[in-house]
Amino acid sequence: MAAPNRNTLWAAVIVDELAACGIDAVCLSPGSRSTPLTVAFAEHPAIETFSHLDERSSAFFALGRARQTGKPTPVVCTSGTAAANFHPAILEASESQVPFLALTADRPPELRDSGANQTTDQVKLYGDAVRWYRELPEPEADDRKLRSLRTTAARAVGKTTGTPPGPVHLNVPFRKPLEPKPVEGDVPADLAEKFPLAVEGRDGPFVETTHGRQTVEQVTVTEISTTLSEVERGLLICGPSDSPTPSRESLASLADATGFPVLADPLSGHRFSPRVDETPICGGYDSYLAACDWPEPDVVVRFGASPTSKVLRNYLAAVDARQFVVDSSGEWPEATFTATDLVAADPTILAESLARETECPSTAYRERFERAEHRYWGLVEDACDEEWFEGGVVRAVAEHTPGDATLFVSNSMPVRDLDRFGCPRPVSLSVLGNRGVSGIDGIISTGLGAGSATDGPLVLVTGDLAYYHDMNGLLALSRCGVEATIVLIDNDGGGIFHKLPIESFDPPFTEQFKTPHGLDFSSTGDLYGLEFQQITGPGAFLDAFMQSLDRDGTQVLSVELDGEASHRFRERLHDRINTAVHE
Ligand SMILES: Cc1ncc(C[n+]2csc(CCOP(=O)(O)OP(=O)(O)O)c2C)c(N)n1
Ligand SMILES: [Mg+2]
Repeated sequence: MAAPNRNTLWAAVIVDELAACGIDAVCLSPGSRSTPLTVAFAEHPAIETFSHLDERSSAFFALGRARQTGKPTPVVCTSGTAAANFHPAILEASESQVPFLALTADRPPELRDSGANQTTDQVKLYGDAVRWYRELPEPEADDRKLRSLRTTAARAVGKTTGTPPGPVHLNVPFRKPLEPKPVEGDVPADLAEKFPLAVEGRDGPFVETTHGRQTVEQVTVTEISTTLSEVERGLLICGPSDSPTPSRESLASLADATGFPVLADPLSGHRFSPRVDETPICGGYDSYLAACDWPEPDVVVRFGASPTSKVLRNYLAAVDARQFVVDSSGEWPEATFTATDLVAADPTILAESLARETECPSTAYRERFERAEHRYWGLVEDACDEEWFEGGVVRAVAEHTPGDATLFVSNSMPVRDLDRFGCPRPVSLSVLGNRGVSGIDGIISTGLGAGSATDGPLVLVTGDLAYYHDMNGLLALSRCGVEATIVLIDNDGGGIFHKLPIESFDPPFTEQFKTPHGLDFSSTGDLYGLEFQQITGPGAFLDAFMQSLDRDGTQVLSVELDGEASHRFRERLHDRINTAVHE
């Protein structure tokens, strides 16, 4: 590795080490201070570069890729506010446990707090949101320093995919010259010859991190399985998780052995899973569990993050059951504080062990859920034929998105509608969303990032405020070569606020909460080189949706609907369906 100066060498070693650790893509944003890193990444033959003009979108794009691949796509930026623009995505990565690696370039230490241009305190900029922070030393062509650099880079990747996974921040100071121009005496000509390990690294990672999977002792397995075997009514709950937790096979075995129904969040990887036909997967609970006469379970086993459904969360908060929360790192995903047991163990291993030891004779409870499900989805179908509303759009998307696709859903009503109207299907859909902090920022970028890491189709469902919030992100369609079917549910503002009591305080409801903007988004078609189509009804929507899936390029299917009317219809449906399900 011949380098014209120490900065070039330093950055090349970082990038070489990241590649050795399996990093195959990076998101870069323009800036001067990060020049050595940008040049090194751009020159590396095994790393694909995604160039983003806006660091906030860049970080969300990287987040989306990591949701899809399970490994980080590093993000690189210059010094100053550029680094702060990574922060929203880092918070989301932290809360939803997604691998993420931020490389922020910085001035040398003496220029901090000196009035130097584009300089701020970047030390531990993201606080406790990162799993690991390291300030790299100033670049030097020195054996020990280069080995320490490789060790740090390799460990950084290992930390992002640890238990729990999450973001890591490396702050990387450089002093000029930043470009690859020769500096006499900076890098000794015989450096690589004298210190091949430091300069060239190993054949593979400099430090290989091996993550163990936590298990519990046999006595605990027996104790839990005895509890499961003794009860008449039990529930398995699967909350959001980028990859199915526990695995689809182990969940099927556990459901089989216990006879318990599975309440599967749309983001759990189990609602739209090939196992749907043989596993009692339920998806209509957000509606029918609201009925006060629904019988209580004696035991609940919870996997994944906190469920999207407020009805389910409230139901679980009110039952007097033994509730096991299973989390690989012993994190606490349960904000009602009614869980009785925290099991810090790998969910798949635990589910397999429990399945081997458990036998529950009673299936009456599961059958009750199965009857409710059958009735519920029939009623939803009738209701969607009756009136065109936001939930019907999402239901159609859930029903017709191809099995090999990625479906990314925005926060606010799209994910809630998917929860309530997305009927379980035996397909291997990858359904993703940003539920860690539930921001409406970065939705387009995260979705396109997820799409960039798969050969399958990408369907993105977003509200209009979320679309507005991340219009910058649409540039990735052309710059990063991503294609998508984007379903834009345009209700001119935040329809979700009709769910809140503030709705009846107007003013300030309309002006300050719902915030109708009157924007005509069709000009994003010309601006970002996509096809923007205004859709007026269910038939036209389905035609346009199916055609878009078959076509090249990106189509935005903009469905204009009245947010208030949609909400009133959801309320009427909820009452009507609940009564009918319980008859
Ligand atoms: C960054 C951020 N700002 C504000 C919020 C609060 N918020 C939650 S939902 C919402 C409205 C979203 O509107 P839209 O995307 O149009 O979806 P709709 O409610 O109409 O379904 C807002 C402002 C948030 N979650 N994230
Ligand atoms: Mg809206």
